[in-house]
Amino acid sequence: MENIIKAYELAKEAYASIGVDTDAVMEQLKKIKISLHCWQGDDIAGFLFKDQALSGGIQVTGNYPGAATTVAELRQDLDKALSMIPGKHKLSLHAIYADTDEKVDLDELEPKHFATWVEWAKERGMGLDFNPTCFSHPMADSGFTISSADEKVRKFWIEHCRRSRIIGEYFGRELGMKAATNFWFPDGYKDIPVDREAPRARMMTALDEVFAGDIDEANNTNAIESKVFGIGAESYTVGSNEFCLGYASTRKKAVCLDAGHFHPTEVISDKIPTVLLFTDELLLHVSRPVRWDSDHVVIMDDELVAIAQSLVRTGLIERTHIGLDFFDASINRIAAWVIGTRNMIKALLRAMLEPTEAMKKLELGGDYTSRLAMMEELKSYPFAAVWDYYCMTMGVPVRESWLKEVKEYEQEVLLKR
Ligand code: RNT
Ligand code: ZN
Repeated sequence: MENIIKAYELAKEAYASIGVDTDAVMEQLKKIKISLHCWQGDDIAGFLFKDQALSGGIQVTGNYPGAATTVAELRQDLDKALSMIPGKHKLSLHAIYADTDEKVDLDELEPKHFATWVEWAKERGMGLDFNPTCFSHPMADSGFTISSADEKVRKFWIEHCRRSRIIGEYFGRELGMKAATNFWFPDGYKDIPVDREAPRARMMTALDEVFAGDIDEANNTNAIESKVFGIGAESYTVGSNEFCLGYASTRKKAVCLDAGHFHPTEVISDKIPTVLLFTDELLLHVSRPVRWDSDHVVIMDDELVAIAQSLVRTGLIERTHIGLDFFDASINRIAAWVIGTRNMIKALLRAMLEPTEAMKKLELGGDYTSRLAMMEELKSYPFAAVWDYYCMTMGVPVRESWLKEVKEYEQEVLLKR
């Protein structure tokens, strides 16, 4: 502990010499909320439909023991993970995580089916986000949901999505923290379609129906998540980037940028400041695509640093909901949450420790030599000492000491399931 304080004092001086106030940065960092995705805890199984296979062209690989199978287990795991993550955050729920004994289908869901989640979040001072689940359901078996040519199928999903807005609004209102409700549709064709327009036109009309009516939405932001392809929908995805951006900007909705949903050399760090020129808010699904949309655990790679810089240097973090989206069943699932979330926060801290204004001045003054020199020198500034001190003062494990706790929990809880 003494060493952590010593290292922090030195780091504080180093940052002060370039005009950065580390204490002020940590105060700022405390206010930032990351939305943890509930589905890392149980491989996107949910509780509504037992034995329903995962569909929608997404896949969880691995068979590490201990996945949560009940609401109580998932909450216990989340609490464990949250105890190792500094700050107060949010939880992003999918519709299939409803906590109810009622036999209820997706087009019948109501706020009451999530009341215990609201209680859970309230007790922890957390927020909640929501996602309609437009997959893993017989009505999605054709590969199309809200853009289906079959009216019965389309109506079912429109109703599910409409109800999802109401649930998102309920979360935001009850918890006094704006919710983000994210609409992602797996709709697409495995092989080359004849008509690339009609499904998109149907999706547009269907979404207009979802968003029609006078549902109060002061407490909820609706976001549409685009994608380039899915397994079994390799040739054509209805909800493409252009579709979602066009829809969101003309309908005053938000876009959700998932780091794995673009062509391999495209990066969302560059899209963040572009999209926000045309929409009021933004949702992120921070993820790590390895060769495809593989949803690996988020690590401190160049793109994560760049995402954090895009948010912090611009101030656009104020209009962004930062959500995570990865699912790895080949390692301890709690460790996956902890690693990914701590990295997201750590990357934001790194970005906040930059002398942004001074660097912008260099850029505007055309001094690109100094800009590059500063960017490179900053990479070896002692941000880790600030991070360790931040974890310590926030009452969470410092460095890898959390791992021991995860291992104990694995022995005592996960392996006994
Ligand atoms: C799928 C999307 C979507 C899902 C979650 C479970 O490619 O990324 O966000 O991962 O809704
Ligand atoms: Zn996503």
